[in-house]
Amino acid sequence: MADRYAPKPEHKFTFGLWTTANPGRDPFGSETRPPLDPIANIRRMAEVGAWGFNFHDNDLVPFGSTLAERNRIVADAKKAMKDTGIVCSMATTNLFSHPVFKDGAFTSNDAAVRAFAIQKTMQAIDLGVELGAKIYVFWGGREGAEVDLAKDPQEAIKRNREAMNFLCAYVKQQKYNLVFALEAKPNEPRGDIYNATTGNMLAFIATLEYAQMVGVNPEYAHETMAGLNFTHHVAQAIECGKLFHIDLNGQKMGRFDQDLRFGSEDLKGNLLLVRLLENSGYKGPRHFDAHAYRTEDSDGVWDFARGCMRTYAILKEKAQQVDEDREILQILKEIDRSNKELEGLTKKFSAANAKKLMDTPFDPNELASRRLPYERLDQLLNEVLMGVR
Ligand code: GLT
Ligand code: MN
Ligand code: MN
Repeated sequence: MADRYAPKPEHKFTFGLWTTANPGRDPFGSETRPPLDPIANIRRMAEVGAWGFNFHDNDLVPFGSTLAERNRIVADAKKAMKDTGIVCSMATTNLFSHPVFKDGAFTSNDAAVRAFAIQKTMQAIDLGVELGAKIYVFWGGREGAEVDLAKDPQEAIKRNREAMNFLCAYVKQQKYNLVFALEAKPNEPRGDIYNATTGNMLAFIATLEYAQMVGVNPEYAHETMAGLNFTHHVAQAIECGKLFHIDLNGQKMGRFDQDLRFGSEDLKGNLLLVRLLENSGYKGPRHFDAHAYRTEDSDGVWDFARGCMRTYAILKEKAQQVDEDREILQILKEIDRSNKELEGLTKKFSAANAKKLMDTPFDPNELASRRLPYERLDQLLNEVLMGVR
């Protein structure tokens, strides 16, 4: 029997090369898995059913490679893509591993480090575009501080803006078909990271010279670390046309960045997230920015990858079930108290509307007494999730 939760190209499931190659290192212990060659990684991703892969420049081409080495690796990657049909959907720059970036890249106090970071990014953009990436992510993991006296936080935002404006102009000059997606994180590896949440990023984007080509890449773990509601942030990004990419994973609140298998925490939150993505018409990749438990071996990594995709496909089915459940629909209808006349008054200001509204009598006690059966509604949602409806 065909597996109805098998990944399909139209799901647009992707993984970063760094996710499945994660060797299980953490701040307290060394690798538990051997290195995974990037080309073998791409081929294996295709085999388990991913539609696309993403990469940092140095996930594919090691830092300091010669041009000849770079070109050989790119040729191998292109061959793997051609053989398997997997696409490169997103590219990004590693601006955090090398010690040169220990105090930031675009926001460093050192002009030479800032210029080097922009140069490295231009080269990585060229590389990404060569492999077909249409989205370019910026995650400024080192763009932060422990000592706020050492780096003026307002100056840091300005430097970040300058870098974005410069790189947008570069993409335009090169006539690349590429958009930018900015990824927020509250902390880790820095004590505090600038533009700490997706909301901060949206406000920052509005100040950019080419704001229309810049959106966000929200990550479940990062908003959750900050104690925020991820789905609300994604909804706001969608609402202003800025959801260009998304990083899906699992995370408990108040912890270090766990990057767990998608759906391994908060199934209900993730059901509502998948429902939002699917119903909103979001067309971008569903990227799993996560990694296998440190306790897994190399084979277990692919159980992790399959698990992410399978959970998404199952939650997509559950979301449809929610939207077709008669009792749920009935409650949603009951609590939808639209009122054409009042909405006509408040939709747009006019002197006449304001006057009419001023003269409209309301009975707050009657309004307060209208029923909101949320207990039943949430229980029904739980029962869909638990598989008893
Ligand atoms: C790093 C980080 C992620 C980012 C990646 C892109 S790298 O693993 O934890 O959240 O999305 O730079
Ligand atoms: Mn991420
Ligand atoms: Mn993360």
